[in-house]
Amino acid sequence: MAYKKILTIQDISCVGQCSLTVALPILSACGHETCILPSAVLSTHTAGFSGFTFRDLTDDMPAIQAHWQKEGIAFDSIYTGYLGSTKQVGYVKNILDTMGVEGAIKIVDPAFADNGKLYPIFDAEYVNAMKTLCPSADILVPNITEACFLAGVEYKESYDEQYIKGLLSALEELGCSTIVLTGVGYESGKTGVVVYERGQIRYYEHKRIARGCHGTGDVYASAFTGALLNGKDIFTAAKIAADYTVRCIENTQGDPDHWYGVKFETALPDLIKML
Ligand code: PXL
Repeated sequence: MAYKKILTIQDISCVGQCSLTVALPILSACGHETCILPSAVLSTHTAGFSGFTFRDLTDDMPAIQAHWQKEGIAFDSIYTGYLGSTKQVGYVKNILDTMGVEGAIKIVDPAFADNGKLYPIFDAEYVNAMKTLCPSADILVPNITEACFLAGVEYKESYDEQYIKGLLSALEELGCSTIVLTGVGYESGKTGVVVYERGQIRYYEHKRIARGCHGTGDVYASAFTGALLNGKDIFTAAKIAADYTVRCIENTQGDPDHWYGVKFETALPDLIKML
């Protein structure tokens, strides 16, 4: 297995199984050194808990980056997720552009919306800022809602292949030509992932488990990144991440107390086997 040094930039939700508390263990299980840059610290994630605390770490970022530069630290890959503010997106763009080794793989999960809606702290200004990250990414990993907000395409609950093709080419115009689009289902009971590479489209369909689970976007993007950096090609990594995410959801079914996340830990041995 390859041993890569990955930087992942996303929030710490202290409780809730998302962002860094998911990315760190998954990337570690995939065998990589995982460095973190927390974008914010929250008591819980923002989907379903009320009264969460939110400490924005935007202003700490330039000094952290400057220290790393002074130490000569660079990363084989940089993977970004949920960020803390519109201003922070500019800092993160600079990190993507300057902190990778030659040939570093940069993966951007926009992580700002789902089911047709923005997450609570985000607005149109944040979406516009996120568009500026696209040219700095080698691979974009949005869900359909995020893709629609970024590309300025109307969000639809049901759609056909033509709609998805149009969405992907509108998104490509923002400056990233490799897109892994998650949550694409053309018939009931099915969902899947579309991998778009410079106009070429491949689709991996798998079963859709009725219960929607929070945090699965982060589980997916982390497993995708881990598999890709282990030398899998983009389509294989996309498939592995999908199979792992389905397993995580299955392992969470039947436990109504666990509404806030998926038991991704229980499926880590399966992920390791798939690598
Ligand atoms: O899983 C995405 C995510 C990450 N971090 C925080 C969130 C969410 C989704 O709601 O609230 C804080």
